[in-house]
Parts: sequence; structure tokens; C-alpha cells
Amino acid sequence: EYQGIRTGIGNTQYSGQVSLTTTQSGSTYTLTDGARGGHKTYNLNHGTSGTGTLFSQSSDTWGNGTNSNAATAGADAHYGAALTWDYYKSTFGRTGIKNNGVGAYSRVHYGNSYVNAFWDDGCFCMTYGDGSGNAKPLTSIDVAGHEMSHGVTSATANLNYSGESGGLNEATSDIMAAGVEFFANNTADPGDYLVGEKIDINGNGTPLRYMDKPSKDGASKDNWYSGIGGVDVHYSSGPANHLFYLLSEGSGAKVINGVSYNSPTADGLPVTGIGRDKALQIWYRALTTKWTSTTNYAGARTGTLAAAGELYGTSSTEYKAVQDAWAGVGVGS
Ligand code: ASN
Ligand code: ZN
Repeated sequence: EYQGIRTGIGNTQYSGQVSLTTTQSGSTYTLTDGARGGHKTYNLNHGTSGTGTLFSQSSDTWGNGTNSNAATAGADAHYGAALTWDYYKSTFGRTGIKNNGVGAYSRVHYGNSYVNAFWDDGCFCMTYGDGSGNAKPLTSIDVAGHEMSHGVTSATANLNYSGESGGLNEATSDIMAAGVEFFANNTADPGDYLVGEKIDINGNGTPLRYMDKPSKDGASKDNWYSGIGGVDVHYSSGPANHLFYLLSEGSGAKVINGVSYNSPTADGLPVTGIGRDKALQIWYRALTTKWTSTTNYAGARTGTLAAAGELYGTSSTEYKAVQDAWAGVGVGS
């Protein structure tokens, strides 16, 4: 029987109609991405263990745009995994989470009204709940990018998931998620410096996190202070998200893809951004070649400066911008 890689259609919940890489075996199509390490997407059908069943159909069109159709979340998750793979490959030359060409897998419809998503190093897989009322699965592009980037962090610096290193771990996932979302260039979910703006986890349309001014979520910290290691890693990530925003876009008010940003600095001094692409290269180089499991904010600063020096030179405007941006979030020399 015929076996081969196909391009199907996904009617996603958050990203409109997209192309999906699927596999045809005879008259059956599955969410198996033979172009990206064999990444597979499974339906847990409200279970909480194992893999459930691989999404399989007689047609290569997946989902109907809402969570009333089980394959919709599958389409979103499969798309997010493909984008994340392509982003790491084209931006950093990284082939898969472990840079070994091997795909992970995704599981959707985890549990009931489960309002979270998570990466698990043990199964080398990512899992998505269906959100409040089983209506808003956490399968947006940025959530996929965030969770899979936890796998990249584990495979590289392996930042401990507590204290300041935990905040840096979380921020790395938010930063790379923004990178994936801008890379996707999807008109239904344009790139931004917000996290989780599509999944409506707060029920009032607000995003989960803001990178320009993290304290807008009511809990995240804008700037480093002694003792920040004692707060939840999803809030101690704030200064690093803020640093990334300042380094990319600078401190002035700005509108990007229709979203307004304003990023005041800790020291009141202006920061001139160097653009997101360069900021991502600096962050990734620090993550993969400078940092260790115990890197704290001071070490993150040192590592990003070393990375910027190697990439652009220690006399460069990029190097100076890294210094200014860290000062802008209260991390000094
Ligand atoms: N979605 C959460 C995160 O990626 C799950 C967790 O708390 N680890 O951070
Ligand atoms: Zn996370």
C-alpha cells in the first residue's frame, strides 16, 4: 500500500487554516510529521496517562476551528510543534529539541477542564489541557513554543527550576515562544511580546504575561531585587522577559502588530533596542554555551555579555545595548 509524507489542511482554533505535514498509509492519514523527526500528535480523549490514540482519519483535513471537534486541538498542537521545529532549525541551526533530528510528540485533550500545558523530559513529550469548560485548549503557538523550549533548556543549560535559575528557565521559554510566534508570521495569531494572549486563561481576554512590563499581570516582577529567587518561577522570570523586550525594542512606547508596549527601566535611563533577531541570537548562545544549571541573574548578565562579545565584538553597539538593558532591569556589574 502507499506510504508517504503528505501536506494536509488544519482548521485550527487559534491560527486559522494552516498546512500540516501528515503521513498517508493506504487510505488512512495520521498526524505524523515525517519532515520533522517523526513528531506525532495523540488524542488522550480526557485520559491522563499513556498516549491515547494517534490522530487517524480517512481524510487529510483536520478539525473545524472549535474544540467541539477533537481533531481541532490536534491540528493546533501539530502546527505549533512544526513551527517550533522550523524556528529552531532556521534561526539557530538546531535540529529538534536535542539537536539530534529526533521529534518529540504531543498529547491533547488531557483530563477534564485542565487549564495548563506542560513539557515532560521523561516522556520527551508535551501535553495540553482543554482549558476552562473543555472549550479553550492551551494549544496556541506561543504555548507550544514555550513548552517545547523547556525541552531545549533541559537539553542545554538545564537551569534548575527553582530560585533565580528557575526564573531564567521560565523566561527562556517565554522568550523563545515570542520568537516562534513572530517566526510563524500567522495572520490569525501575529507575533507579540505577550504570552498566552489567545487562550484566555484569565477569562477576560487578557494575556497570561507581558514582556515589556511584566508587573502588568499583577504578580510578575519588572526588575531584579535581592530575594527575587523566593518567588514563583513564573514571576521571577519577569526581569529576564523585561531585559529581552528592552534589548529587542528599546524603552520607548511602541506599537507592533497592533499591540501597544511601554517599557520603563529600573534606572530611568533609555535603552536603544538592537532588534529581536539579534537579541534571540545572544540569548540562545548564552543558554547553549555559557550558562549552567545554577546560573543566576548576575551570571545571566555575564553570559549574555560574553555571547554578545563573541557575536558582535565587545566594542559593538550590541554589546553596549546588553549592558544598558541589564542595567534597565536592575542587574548591574
Ligand atoms: N505550563 C507551565 C509551564 O510551562 C507548567 C509548569 O508549571 N511547569 O511553566
Ligand atoms: Zn514554563
